Amino acid sequence: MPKTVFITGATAGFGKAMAERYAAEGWQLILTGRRQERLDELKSTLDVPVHTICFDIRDKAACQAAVADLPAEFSDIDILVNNAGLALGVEPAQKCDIEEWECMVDTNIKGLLYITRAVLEGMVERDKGHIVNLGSVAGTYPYPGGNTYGGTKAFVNHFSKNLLADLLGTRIRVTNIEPGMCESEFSVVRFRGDKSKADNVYEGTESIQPEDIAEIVYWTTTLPPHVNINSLEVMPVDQAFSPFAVNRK
Ligand code: NDP
Ligand code: 8X3
Repeated sequence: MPKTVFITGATAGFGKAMAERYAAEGWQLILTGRRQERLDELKSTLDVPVHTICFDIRDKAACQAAVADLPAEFSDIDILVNNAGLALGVEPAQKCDIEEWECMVDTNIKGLLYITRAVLEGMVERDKGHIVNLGSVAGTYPYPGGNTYGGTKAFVNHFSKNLLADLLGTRIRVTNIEPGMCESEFSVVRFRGDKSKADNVYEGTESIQPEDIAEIVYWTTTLPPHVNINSLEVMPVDQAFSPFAVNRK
C-alpha cells in the first residue's frame, strides 16, 4: 500500500512542486485547489494514484466533506501539507481593504484549521501522521505592508507549536516551514494579477524556487520517525535583515 500525502493548494507553486516530489518517490496523492483544470493537468503528468478535490478552502463544509468523502484507498493520510494560502496587497494597514484582510484570515487561518481538524482525528486514531504547515518569515519579522498577511502567518507559526503540545504522547509529527522570498504565483496574487509588479519582487536576485521548498518538506517528512523538525526558517542567500526603521523629525 503506497503512502498518502494530502497537499492543499496543489495547482501552483510549492503545492505543485511537492506533488511532483512525492510522486517521484511513489507516494499517492490527494491534491486540492480551486482550479480543476490545473488539478487535472497535474494529475495527467503523474505516474501514481491521484485523487483531486476542487473546492475553496474558506468553505468549512467543503473542507469537512473533502476529508469525510475520501475514497477508502486514500483515507489513511500519512502526511497533510497545509500549503494553500495567499497574501493580498502591500498597502499600509490604514489603506487596506477589509475584504482582502478577511480573505487572508479565512484562507490562511480558518481554512488551515478546517482541514487540520478534519484530518487530525484519523491520524490520532491510527497514531501515525505528519502535519506540515506553510508559515512564513512574515509571521516572525514584521515589514511595511505585511500587516494582516504577517498576522495570519504568525498564527500558523504558533499554532504549529501548540499542536505539538497537544499531540505529545502520539506518534504524530508537526513541522512549520517558514520561507522567505520564493518565486511562484504568490506575488502575482499579492499584486492582484499585475505581473510586472510581481516580476519586480524577484528581479536581479536568485530566489528560492518551489522545487527547493518541495525538497525541504520531503526531507522533514522522511527523517526517522522519532525525529521532529518543529520549525524551519529558509531564505535565499540574496535576502537578509535591515536595521530598525527610525522616523527622524
Ligand atoms: P501560489 O500562489 O503559487 O500557490 C498558492 C496555492 O494556494 C494555489 O494552489 C492556490 O490554488 C491555493 N489557494 C489559494 N487560495 C485558496 C482557496 N481559497 N482555496 C483553495 N486553495 C487556495 O503560492 P506559493 O506556492 O508561493 O504559496 C504556498 C504557501 O506558501 C502559501 O501559504 C504562502 O503564504 C506560503 N509562502 C509563500 C512564500 C513565497 O514567497 N512564495 C514565502 C512564505 C510562505 P487555487 O488558486 O487553484 O485555489
Ligand atoms: C511570503 C514571504 O516576505 O513576501 O510569506 O512575506 S514575504
